[in-house]
Amino acid sequence: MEKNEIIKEKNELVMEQLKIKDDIVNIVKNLQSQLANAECKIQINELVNSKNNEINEHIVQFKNIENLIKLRDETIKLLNEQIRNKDEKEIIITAKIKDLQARLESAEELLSIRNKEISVKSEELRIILDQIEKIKTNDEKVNNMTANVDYLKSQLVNAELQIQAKEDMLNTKDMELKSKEDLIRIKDDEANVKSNQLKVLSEQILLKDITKDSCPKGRPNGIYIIKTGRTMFEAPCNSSGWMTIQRRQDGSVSFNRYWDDYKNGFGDLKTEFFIGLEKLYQLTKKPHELYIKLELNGTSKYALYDDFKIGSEQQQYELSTVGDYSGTAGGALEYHTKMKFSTADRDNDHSFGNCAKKHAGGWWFKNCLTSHLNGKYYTSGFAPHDGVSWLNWNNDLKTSLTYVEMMIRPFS
Ligand SMILES: [Ca+2]
Repeated sequence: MEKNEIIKEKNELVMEQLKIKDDIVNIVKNLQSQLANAECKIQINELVNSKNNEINEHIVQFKNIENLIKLRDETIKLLNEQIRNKDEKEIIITAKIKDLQARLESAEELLSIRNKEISVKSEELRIILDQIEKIKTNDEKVNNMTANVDYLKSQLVNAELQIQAKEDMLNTKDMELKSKEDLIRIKDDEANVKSNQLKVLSEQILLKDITKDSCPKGRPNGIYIIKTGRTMFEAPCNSSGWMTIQRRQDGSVSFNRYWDDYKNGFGDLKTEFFIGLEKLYQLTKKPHELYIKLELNGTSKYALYDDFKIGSEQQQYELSTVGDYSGTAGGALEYHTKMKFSTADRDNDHSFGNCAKKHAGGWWFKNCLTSHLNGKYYTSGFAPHDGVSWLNWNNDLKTSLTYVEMMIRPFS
């Protein structure tokens, strides 16, 4: 603004100057014409002088104005310079601002990136904090468990101490027991020695009782050793010298057996047994009588035969003879005289079938029987067809005796 005013002023001054110049030229022209035309040259000179003075004054004024203009120009110049300087500075500042803005933008971008990173890190941190929280919870649990474990450990220590005490007691008891056991062993040994001595003595007594091949008479009932030929065996004897060779009483022993069992004997001498056909053959080489005791539900009967003899194995242990019968049960054995012995695996009977198989035991079967004391045992006393039979008891074969004892004794 200041600059324009100055320029305007300057132009006005120039215009004024030009006008003044024109005026001066016109004045000179007028004066020259006046001088030529005038009559009085002096007057014109004087006028010219005066006018010259005026011109000189004007020139001085002009010069002053020019100086003023010059000063103004310089001022303008200075101002222009200043303005230019200002512009340059502005440009520099603008550039700087731009630069700063660019830096600001990149900084903002960086900040945004950093913010994102911070957000991510915050999330991670949150997870880690959660984990730390969990770990803390776990730590608490672990602490609780550790406390429990400590408590249990202390209990364990107590229990171990108790066990130790019990073990000590047990050891003491063991020692006592051991010494007692040692004592018992010593006593046992002594008892064994005594018992052996007793055995030897009783064997000596028994051997004295052996009357070669039969039961001793006048001795207590019991098991005695019998010697026949080269064989020795045990058999139940009673005080009257009867030797039991077969007994049925409770069905505890099965009599449904093969040839070899009947040949060698089987069962338990104290309960049910059969002495064996070979022994009977050996024993009855000498004359023997046979006593059969029979019972059914408390009723007791007997059959006595005075000449009982069994053949050899070559003769299939035949019932060679029974002799004369006497007794209360009726004679049911005579029918079997001269019959060979039969078992399920050796059919020596006169039947088309196998009597031993059909009647469940070995006997001197014919076709098939009137007696069969080795039949199947029936506690009820009643059998379909295979019981312990004695035809004459009820005149049938369905009656099954509940007690049978066959005994022999040398005939005298
Ligand atoms: Ca047959």
